[in-house]
Amino acid sequence: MRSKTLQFAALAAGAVAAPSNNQLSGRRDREAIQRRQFSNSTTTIAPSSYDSTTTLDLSSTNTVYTTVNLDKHCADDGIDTQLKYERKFYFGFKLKLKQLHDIFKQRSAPVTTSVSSLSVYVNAATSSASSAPPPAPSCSLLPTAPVANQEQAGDSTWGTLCQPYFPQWLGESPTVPWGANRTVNTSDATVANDIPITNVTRYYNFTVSRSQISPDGVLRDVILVNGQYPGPAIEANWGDWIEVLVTNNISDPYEGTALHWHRQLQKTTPWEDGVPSAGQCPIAPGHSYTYRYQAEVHGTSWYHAHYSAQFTAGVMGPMVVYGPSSLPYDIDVGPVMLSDWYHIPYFSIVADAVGTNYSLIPPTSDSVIINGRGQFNCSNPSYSNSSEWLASNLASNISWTCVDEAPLAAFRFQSGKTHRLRLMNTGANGVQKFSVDYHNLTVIAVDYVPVVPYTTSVVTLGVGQRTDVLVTALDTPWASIWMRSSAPGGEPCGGSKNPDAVAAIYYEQADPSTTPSSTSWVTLSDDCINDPLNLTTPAYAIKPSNDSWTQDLSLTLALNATGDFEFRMNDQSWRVNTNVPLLPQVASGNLTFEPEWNVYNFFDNTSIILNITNNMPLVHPFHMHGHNFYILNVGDNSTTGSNNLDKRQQGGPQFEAGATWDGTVINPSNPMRRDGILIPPYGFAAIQFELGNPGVWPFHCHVAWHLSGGQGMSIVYKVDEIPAIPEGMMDQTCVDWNWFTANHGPVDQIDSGA
Ligand SMILES: [Cu+2]
Repeated sequence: MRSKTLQFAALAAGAVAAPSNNQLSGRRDREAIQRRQFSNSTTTIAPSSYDSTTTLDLSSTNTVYTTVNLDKHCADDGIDTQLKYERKFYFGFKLKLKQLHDIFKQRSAPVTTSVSSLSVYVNAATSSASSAPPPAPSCSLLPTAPVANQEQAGDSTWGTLCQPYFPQWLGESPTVPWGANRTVNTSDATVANDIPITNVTRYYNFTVSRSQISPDGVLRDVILVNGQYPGPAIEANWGDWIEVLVTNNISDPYEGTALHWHRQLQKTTPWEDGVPSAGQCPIAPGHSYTYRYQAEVHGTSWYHAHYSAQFTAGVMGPMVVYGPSSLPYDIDVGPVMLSDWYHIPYFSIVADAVGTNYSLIPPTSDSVIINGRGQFNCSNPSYSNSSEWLASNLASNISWTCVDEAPLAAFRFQSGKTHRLRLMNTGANGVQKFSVDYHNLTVIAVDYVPVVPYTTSVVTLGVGQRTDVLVTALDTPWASIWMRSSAPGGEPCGGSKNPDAVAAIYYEQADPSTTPSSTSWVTLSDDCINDPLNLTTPAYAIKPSNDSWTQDLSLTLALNATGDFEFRMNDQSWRVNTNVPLLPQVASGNLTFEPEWNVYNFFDNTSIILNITNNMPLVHPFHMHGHNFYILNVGDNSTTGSNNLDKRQQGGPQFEAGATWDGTVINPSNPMRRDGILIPPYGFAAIQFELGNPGVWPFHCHVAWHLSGGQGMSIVYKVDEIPAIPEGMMDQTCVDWNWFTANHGPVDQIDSGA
């Protein structure tokens, strides 16, 4: 008999389930020494209670670890394996084991299992365990000066030479875990019956709390996941399930939260999409919620808070689902997160964005950062020119701390090898243009869609958009060069006061203590549009349904009755009720909606075309939840131009009309598909989506400030076919949230809320 222990650990550091992911084993060891056995609570679960719910009263403890030893007998080969399951609970008053049983059943099928014992551990620190800091990263290559890594990025190692390469897939399988017959040409992840069944769940443990860090050298208030900016990665193989225990530890002041798993389909679990007012209430302060969803689509994405504009405070991180690739590669460098960055708390920016002073719309970012690191010139006059930024409040409450030449992000290349970079715009507003000096970029995927590879020197990304590129390193082992991300184009493109960021790439024999001296080899245009649609062709061809119905949408900026600015869709701005999620209401057949909920019911249609006109001189990166949409056409109108910012006319914004779609479809037999689109200033976009995923799905601009200003709507259809919501599911967040809002006063919802 062979015995093997696998750990499925959920660690405070946001660790990964995969035993093969040894990059995190050091953290696991540190975690282990912090706990002791809580022997009084040791118990044994008889197989007879397998399908019942067992509750342990652990109200005297703060943090609880559980270890379940599972004897697994494989009927087909007779090999016995002992599995060990661990997870950690904060605020762990009652431990429900039913869910654990379900996990075991899924994991162990088709083999027989029995639970032999359950051990409970508590954190050795008997004080408030939830405030105990996670173990600090220990790699000797972390930046130390002029800002220590902890001060710059918290416990994050993103963008440091300590950041390990990513694998081709998780686990020790010698062959692709999704099956060799699933390639980018033969299988599309949005086709439901084409999703691999892996019987694997990846467990994560996220705590969201306030902190202060200096990503570009300027200290500011932030809200972080596990004390890291950017937050820890979620990794899974295509078809795995992902389970994330999210604890809201935001206090002083309290704030709700909810995490959205950017454009996973949630086809069987629409209540796990993470949008307050759609599938849940916000997670109340001091409470937890466990999200569980399948990695139905593969590629590069991110998770982020969907509560107000909270994600711009730092509540975000990358999400990588390993699957087939359009081209092979040697090294996965991993996420390269491009973001604009602001120095004042997000709530103050929101106050300006929905305020009455037009000179503050849109708020202009202070710098651009790559994987959470950048630089700011402390002698820059805009730094302390707070009167421009802080019309709302706080001007006298901020004590500015600025350090010049904060550490920049750094990456490693190996000469002659082909590297995969997972580019994503995780910012609040600005369109980012990415390049690597002297290196071409071969695009292999756009959002979650593998494409026919093409080569470019610049990748353009609006907020929420992703592009996977391959970069073949030169035969220059001593080289060090810059990668660049810029937010050019000024106000129409959500520009920045300091729009140009760099990060270092060191080849294997380069000295990482030196600074690259390469110069940019690209010329950036000041428009803000993605690559032409005839360049981006999905590797797996899908022709849109002919049987479509068209909905016109007009985007405007207007004044409401109190003189505050609103971003409107068809003359209605979006404002959600976080206490009343729409999903259970719609599923129960109640189709009565307040106008400000901006619900579009498409009933039993087959397919919908959204014909969108942007009557503003601002770009809008629109994102749709739950769907890949086809882009039929997109463009602008050169006769109005994107540079017409004549908006400060008396009486409010007076804009020209945006361009209109003439009905032409680009590549009609296989149009580009993705989940985010840049609608150019004064431009148009025509997109189409199939009604194959009943639920409540927001469609909104991903510019945080535009979304706060109401630039969003919710899509529902075929409400009879919404998957049955598990009993008590809504109670898990809404009971606590309703208590919180009733006892701490109503939330000061000055924006759309989502
Ligand atoms: Cu917008």
